[in-house]
Amino acid sequence: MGVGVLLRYGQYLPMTDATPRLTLGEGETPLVRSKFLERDLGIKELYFKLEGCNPTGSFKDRGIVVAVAKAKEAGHHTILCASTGNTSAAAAAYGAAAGMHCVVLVPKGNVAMGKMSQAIAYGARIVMIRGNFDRALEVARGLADEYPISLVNSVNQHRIEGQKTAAFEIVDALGDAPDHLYIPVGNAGNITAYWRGFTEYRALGKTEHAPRMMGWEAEGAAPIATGKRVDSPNTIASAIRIGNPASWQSAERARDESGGDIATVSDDEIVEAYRLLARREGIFCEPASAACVAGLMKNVRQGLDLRQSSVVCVLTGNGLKDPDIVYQVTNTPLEEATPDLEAVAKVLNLERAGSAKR
Ligand code: AN7
Repeated sequence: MGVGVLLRYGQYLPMTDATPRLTLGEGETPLVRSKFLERDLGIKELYFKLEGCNPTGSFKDRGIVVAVAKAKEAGHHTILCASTGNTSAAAAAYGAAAGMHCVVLVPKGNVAMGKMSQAIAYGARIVMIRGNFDRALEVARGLADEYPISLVNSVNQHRIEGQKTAAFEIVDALGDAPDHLYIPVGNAGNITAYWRGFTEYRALGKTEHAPRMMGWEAEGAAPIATGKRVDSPNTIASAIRIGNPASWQSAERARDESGGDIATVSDDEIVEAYRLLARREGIFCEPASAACVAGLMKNVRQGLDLRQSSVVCVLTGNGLKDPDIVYQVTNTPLEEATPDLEAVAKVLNLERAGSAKR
């Protein structure tokens, strides 16, 4: 347990004897059976892959650990990324663990507080870009071309290699691939990675089939679903506020080769799924992650019959990443009382059970 993806799946990764065996204990995340939605939506089997349980709270750790180990092996001293937040948190952590400098470019004002706190805590050099993620990524790519810095965005194929291990884990846990995989799509690296993982395992005979890849973009940031680059992407799910995804074509290939779909959900649908996951399943993920569950709910409402199907939803990031959103989307009053039993009982409208009998 907790050996990390380089040791656990090293035989399927681009490792050499010289690759440092870096780990913070990433991977082996829980695959949890649904308690509510499975029955409510009439699905044969529904599971959630809890990628928020990774060391920095998102799936990015799986890919970053490989990218950073390879950068270290190549003799680089500095890693660089552009990020909507989770990549920067992971890069900062693994950079620190590897004894490397880490530079992150983030869209100013559009990164969730938890993610910013992580980059600061792990000691990354942070540059706020006055522009969106897509612009920040263009700059990062340019810098990596001209300076001796290792780019660890998912344009780095080592990232995709590491992230495919999540597909391996799902097959290893279920004994077969699910029929459908629901996954949020931003820069489209993760859907690309899962498809690579499932098809590699299929080629090895570890699963007979591969799932339909069901990718979900937010309505205001839906370049792949609409077939058109979005110049000013916008959504409550800041992690996937991306208008020109780097892995656009490989995401389309994953969709087409698997007989899947890449479609959109609205911010209202994302928030509905986000609240429901927390309140009915006991799972607190970030809004971007909830987008794929919103997509599942939408598909079933529109008539998709999953009564004979197994489904896995990839919950990509931990809800604690974006605490501000909770206050934005719920208006739970925070009640107060003096510290005595009667006062608290009164606030709670408690009545003593059978007070006459006792
Ligand atoms: C929680 O951190 O792009 O389609 O810079 O943080 O592989 O981009 C994050 C993306 C889904 C989308 N869920 O994955 C970044 C970044 C969460 C995310 C996605 C992201 P990709």
